[in-house]
Amino acid sequence: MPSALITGITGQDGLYLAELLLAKGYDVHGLIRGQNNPRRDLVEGLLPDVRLHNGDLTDLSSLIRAMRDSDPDEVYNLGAVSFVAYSWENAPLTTDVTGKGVLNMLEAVRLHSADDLGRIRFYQASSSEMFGKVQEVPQRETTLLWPRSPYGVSKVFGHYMTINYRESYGMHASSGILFNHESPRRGPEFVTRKISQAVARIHLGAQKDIVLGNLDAERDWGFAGDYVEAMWLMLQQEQADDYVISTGETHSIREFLTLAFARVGIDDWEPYVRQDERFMRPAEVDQLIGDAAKAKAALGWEPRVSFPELVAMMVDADVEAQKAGW
Ligand code: NAP
Ligand code: G4F
Repeated sequence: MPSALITGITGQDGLYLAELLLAKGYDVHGLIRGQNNPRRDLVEGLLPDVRLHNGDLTDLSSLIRAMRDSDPDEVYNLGAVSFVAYSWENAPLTTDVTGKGVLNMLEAVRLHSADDLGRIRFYQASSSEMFGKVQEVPQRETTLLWPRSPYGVSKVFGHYMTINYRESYGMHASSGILFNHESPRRGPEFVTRKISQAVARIHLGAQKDIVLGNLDAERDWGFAGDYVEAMWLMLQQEQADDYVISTGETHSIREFLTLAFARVGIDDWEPYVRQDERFMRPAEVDQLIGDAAKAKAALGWEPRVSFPELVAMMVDADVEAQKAGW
């Protein structure tokens, strides 16, 4: 039975990836941080077969211990401070976790597999946020990186450190440059879920309106369930490499609002939406759109869920969740 260790198992992608690996017959281990982590119950309830190990990406000794106790064939490093807006408020913490945490994890893998450095396959969760002020449209693996946030800068560090460990030690270390991917499990701090939750509540009469920031930004949004398959496929290749994972379409926050409100029968959303400086960023990433041709050719990967299907899935799930909470 193959085995895998996932950092960030309590997050959106960690849950989908753990489900995918369990369905494939893996022995799945997850890293969980902090004493009495409130999301431990969620993981244990949803995925009782996953074995959890205490550890923190800022604490190398805990990662070495988790590697020793799980002894995995594959490591998926999904843990991060992942909210871009928060990364300006906590730039040093973001750098420690999202940046230096990658180096700690690579070191833990290297030390654990010193007898055969290609033995453990490593996945790094890189991000389209690294493209920032984009230097090419659409963005591909070779596009010059120009990050616009402490989060983006930290991801660039982790990305190049992953490449460096591959080139220096011959480690099987791959980096997935994933564009935005969403689901009903998306954290409510991110704009898509903030909108789907608010639309559900407005529809049910539990909320009057929603306050947002920049409505003109454009993102290449896919479904998280499709994207974790790409992570797994990367680690099944003989050679480690880096891949862009995206849908190749871009849509504005306004378009997301239009589809989300239409799903509950509201055609004019403007009366329900306010804008506030509070949600504007010191430096914005205006538009992201990826070219996943390399992943399609080498991995046979393509997204399955379309943008309208994704919006409908999220709004429907939040309407049901709100009703269940009554
Ligand atoms: P998420 O839902 O925010 O999950 C982040 C995970 O990181 C959580 O499990 C969190 O644990 C964990 N974490 C935070 N600080 C940690 C620390 N010090 N030590 C260990 N774990 C820690 O993020 P996601 O959307 O699933 O994304 C997964 C990864 O892909 C992240 O690295 C993200 O930056 C990257 N990414 C995401 C997207 C996207 O659109 N979703 C796109 C590109 C790249 P707690 O529950 O304990 O906080
Ligand atoms: O949903 P967001 O917070 O996602 P963002 O910043 O694109 O980052 C996400 O995707 C990255 C991949 O490119 C990941 F690496 C990262 O971990 C994360 O998962 O914001 C999307 C856009 C931004 O332009 C933001 O300014 O929505 C705009 N926006 C407008 N009003 C808002 C809001 N974003 C949030 N979170 N909240 C608002 O009220």
